[in-house]
Amino acid sequence: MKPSLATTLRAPVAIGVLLLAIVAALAAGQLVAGLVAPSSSPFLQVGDAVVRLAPAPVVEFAKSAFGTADKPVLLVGIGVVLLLVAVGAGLASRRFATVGQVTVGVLGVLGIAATATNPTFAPTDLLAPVVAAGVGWWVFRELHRRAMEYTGSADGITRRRFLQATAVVGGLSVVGGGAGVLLGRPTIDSRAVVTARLAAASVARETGAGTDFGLTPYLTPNTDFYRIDTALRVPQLRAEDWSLRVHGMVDRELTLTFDDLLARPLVERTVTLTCVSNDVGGDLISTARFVGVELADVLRAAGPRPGADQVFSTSSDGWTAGTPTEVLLEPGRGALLAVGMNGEALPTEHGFPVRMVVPGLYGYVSATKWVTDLELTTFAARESYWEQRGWGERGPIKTEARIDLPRPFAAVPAGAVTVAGIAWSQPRGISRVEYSVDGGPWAEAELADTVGGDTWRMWRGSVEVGAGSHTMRVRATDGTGALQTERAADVLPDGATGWPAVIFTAR
Ligand SMILES: Nc1nc2c(c(=O)[nH]1)N[C@H]1C(S)=C(S)[C@@H](COP(=O)(O)O)O[C@H]1N2
Ligand SMILES: [Mo]
Repeated sequence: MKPSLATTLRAPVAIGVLLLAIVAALAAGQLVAGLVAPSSSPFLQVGDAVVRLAPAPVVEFAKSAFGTADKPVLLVGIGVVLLLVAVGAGLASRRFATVGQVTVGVLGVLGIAATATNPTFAPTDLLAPVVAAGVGWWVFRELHRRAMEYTGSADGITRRRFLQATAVVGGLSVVGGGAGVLLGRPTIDSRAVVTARLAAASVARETGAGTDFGLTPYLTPNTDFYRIDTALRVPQLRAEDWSLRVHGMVDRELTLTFDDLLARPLVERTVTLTCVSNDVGGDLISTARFVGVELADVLRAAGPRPGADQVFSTSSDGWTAGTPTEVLLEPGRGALLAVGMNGEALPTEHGFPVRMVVPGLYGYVSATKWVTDLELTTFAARESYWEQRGWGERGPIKTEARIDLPRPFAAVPAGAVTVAGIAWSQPRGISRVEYSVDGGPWAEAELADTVGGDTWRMWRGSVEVGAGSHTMRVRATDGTGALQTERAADVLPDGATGWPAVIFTAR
């Protein structure tokens, strides 16, 4: 039976039809991505595009407001936008399919465009968004037609046909989307193999040890290590498939496999990584014992040409960093191509199988995870990911201190109060930390041992306070004798400065 011209879908039906079309499209995309290339999932590709295009202040806000949860927040946000689109376009297609059809088509084109503009784009990545767009288009047309039929005639048969169609689409979406997610997961545990190989390998251990005062641990467990990256889906690489190309302004272009890397001398180095986005008092800083090969040796093997002042590194997911060549070649700097972290292979989120670790530089200019490409070039010729977004070209770490005790606005008993925290100034190290309460004289804190200047240093002390509110400030001096600057600076463009302060109450 033909629906009459006056047929108007009920609002929930119209919205539901559009929503199902979007869900079916995403599920189909996920399934094809799982079969062909897991990172080509249209949902993730759109998320990636949002991350790429987001203005710097928005990204900084997301990082400080949501921290490591910024990725789930973004994906939920995209879901909410799709829901709103479904409601709007659904309501607009209660009588005619046109608006809904156009909306589904535009979403499909957006998915394809997001994929095609990804820096890691490969032609096969187009399969998932194209199939998704086709499925969404077709499902919307079919469901909308059936909904019109049953609304217009209101007989049991057309109603059942419509409901059956929605059940089939919904069921297939759940099964297909779920299968796509499962298919996208790695099948062989390459990490376990690498962990075993590292355990069996001979590694030049670092001498010396670091200690702490039982508060912030000197070595951060891998599960607590801060994580910052632009990857919505953590790149799932296998050591067996990995290779690193060293090229550009070099005498001999090199390609190293993972076996080539492990055939080189392995060294262990304890390094504190620090994010340039770490606010004064922030927690985007952690320390690990990294195992890897000397990056300087690999660069020298390729033979950098004079004038190549930048080593431009690229990760498998297209993120880039630019590191000064002279820093990487500096004697004693100790930059690594790291493969191990705290006694195991690098965790997937921290760059498995290989990442860069450069003591003394903020992560955004040096710590490339999932690194697959090193190009010797110039700073004039190429701009890296965060540099393009307004951050400084070079990122030497600034001397900073943090107060971990007392906690902000803590209430403590009057009398002797323990104060403690961390200070860092890689690679110069920390020679002194001082604290002052309520503008009083500076007292020198006790310092814990460190492996060397490439890590943070724990400090503690004690202050005598009477009842009332108090403010404590802290300042560190680096290994060269330079006092940390008091001038407050924001994280943008090249790292926060200022003496940290904490307000607490004694009773
Ligand atoms: N591939 C890739 N590597 C990356 C990043 C990234 O976004 N992608 N972020 C960098 C930044 S800004 C920092 S601070 C460090 C953080 O390393 P972590 O997550 O292991 O702590 O990784 C760096 N390496
Ligand atoms: Mo960072």
